[in-house]
Amino acid sequence: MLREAIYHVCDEPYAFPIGNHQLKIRLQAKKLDICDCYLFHGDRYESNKDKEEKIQLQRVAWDENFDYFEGVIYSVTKRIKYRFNLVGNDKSELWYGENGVSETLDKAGVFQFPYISEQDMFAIPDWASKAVVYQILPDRFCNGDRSNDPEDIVSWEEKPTTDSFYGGDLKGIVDKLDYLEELGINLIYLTPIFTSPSNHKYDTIDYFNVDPHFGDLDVAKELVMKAHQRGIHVILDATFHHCSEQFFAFKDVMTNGEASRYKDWFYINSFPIVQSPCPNYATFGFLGGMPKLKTHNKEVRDYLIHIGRYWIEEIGIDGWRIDVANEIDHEFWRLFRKEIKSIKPESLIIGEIWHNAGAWLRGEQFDGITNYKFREAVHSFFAKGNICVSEFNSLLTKNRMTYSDQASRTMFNLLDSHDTERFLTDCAQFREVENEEYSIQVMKLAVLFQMTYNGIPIIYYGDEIGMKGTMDPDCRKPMIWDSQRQNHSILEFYKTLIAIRKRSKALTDGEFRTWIEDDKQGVYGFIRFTDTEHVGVVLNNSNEASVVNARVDWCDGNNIITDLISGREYLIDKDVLFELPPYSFLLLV
Ligand code: ARE
Ligand code: CA
Repeated sequence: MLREAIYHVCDEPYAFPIGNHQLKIRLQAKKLDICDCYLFHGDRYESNKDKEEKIQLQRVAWDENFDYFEGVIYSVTKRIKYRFNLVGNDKSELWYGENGVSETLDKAGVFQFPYISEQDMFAIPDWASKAVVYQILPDRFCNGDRSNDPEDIVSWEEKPTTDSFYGGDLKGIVDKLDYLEELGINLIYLTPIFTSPSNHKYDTIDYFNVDPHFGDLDVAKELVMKAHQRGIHVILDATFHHCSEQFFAFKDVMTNGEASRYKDWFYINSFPIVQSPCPNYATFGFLGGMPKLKTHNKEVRDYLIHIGRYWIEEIGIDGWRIDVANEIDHEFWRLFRKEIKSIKPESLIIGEIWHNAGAWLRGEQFDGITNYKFREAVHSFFAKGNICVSEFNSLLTKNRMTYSDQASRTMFNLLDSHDTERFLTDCAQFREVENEEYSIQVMKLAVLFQMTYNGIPIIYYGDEIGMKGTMDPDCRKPMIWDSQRQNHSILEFYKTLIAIRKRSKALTDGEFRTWIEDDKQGVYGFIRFTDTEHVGVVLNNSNEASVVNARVDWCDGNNIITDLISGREYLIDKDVLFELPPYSFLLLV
């Protein structure tokens, strides 16, 4: 056994409670080095080793270097100590505890999880893992009220620039609720809607009002109420990291300089305020128009947390997507969460973070994040086709193993967003797809994957009808409503997969296991399962037909599995032969 590769700490994401008496344990070791991973555990105060219980951990995932083993300790007293007993493929046996890896149990010592406190448990809203999100840029979705249009709007068909306005608004979203309900989504995420001079509205002037071009508070209430009537939740974008230079407090500082009572609401290096060529205060990126707010100033903190409450209490929204979430202090988010969850325990808080975000996902800040790591993996594998199956599997494993189960279940898994190029565009650019039809099939594979993977699928408006677009601003073209210009094959595909996901607890809350990794043929398979339900997915991400021979050892009792899409049945007789045309898949139950 390679001792140096054996790793565990008694902390997230290697040890985390998943229930009041259940502690999930994860151990990392060199790939294919350990054949049996046992764990002995008992009450911290019990000195008799014979009273320890033994469980076997399962190999649940792997990447290019490591295997990951997991198991759950059930503890009546909730005061836990444990040690690992590892048996290598070379037949050697080792103990592993707080003191390290050793031949003897005493030298290894024990790990201690002193107490499972209910208060510290990472609780996500029940509905969250069942959510399918639809992201909307209000200016670009639907113009439901011509009377509120900005003066200088451009035609719906025109190509967007960084400052074009199209006249879309909240009434337009109300008008399209039938469409969204039919698509099957049950959570709408709106990019900022508060008063702001820009088309994207990430530079807020007034956090307590809807931008007049989008409507008013009444339309916002109407939208939330009508969405709720259809079982659709609504979350908004909170830009608390920075505001607009026209935000009242910053204007005051610009006018009154050092004498302003708001000077400590920002990070100002010197007075008077200088905006160009280089701002003398902290900003978003290097943009003088977006001054950074001092969120650890109690006044600012109270002000922003009040906004967090206001939209939930007054308008009825169901939570927040937080802009530039990782450039704001943790303490702010702890207080924010406490306050928000105290008024609406079932609300959802998603941080916009593009990278590993373990520090925000311990149950006291966010419920999930925008999972751009998922996007990277999916783009490389499907759209660009520049990584093989096992590399794809490794990226996914690393992403999951960074987090607790709760956080993984609440990731916003995106194919693209208003900050990236659209999936189909990437597909056409990078993959040597011979024809448009192949691009669409590849996109369907990616959608299938998104809808059957751990975490919350999020659809960027227009993807479902095959919209294309390069980087911002091109990815923000107005929604296409002309039925003739919509891709109905993609749309129907989304509807089918969303419906399948929503019906299946295995897909929303189940465990994930890699099942088939065939680099040569480009075939990937995995299963999602609960105690009572199993779903198997096999997909061929290559432009050639593939045949795989796979052992189906996951469908308890039954000897027939059925492909949900074609209805074709497979008799399980040891190994099963799956034939997959280019860019095709099977969804097996
Ligand atoms: C505008 C123009 C752009 C232009 C830019 C700079 O549209 O074409 O390049 O100005 O002059 C909002 C608007 C944007 C606008 C921007 C500034 O939506 O259209 O750009 O304001 O006015 C990082 C941050 C992440 C951030 C992205 C964009 O970590 O928080 O950059 N995303 C949020 C929103 C944006 C929003 C803002 C923040 C600002 O989702 O829409 O922009 O409120 C790597 C890094 C990431 C980085 C990512 C993307 O992976 O690791 O940290 O994200 O790339 O750059
Ligand atoms: Ca309008």
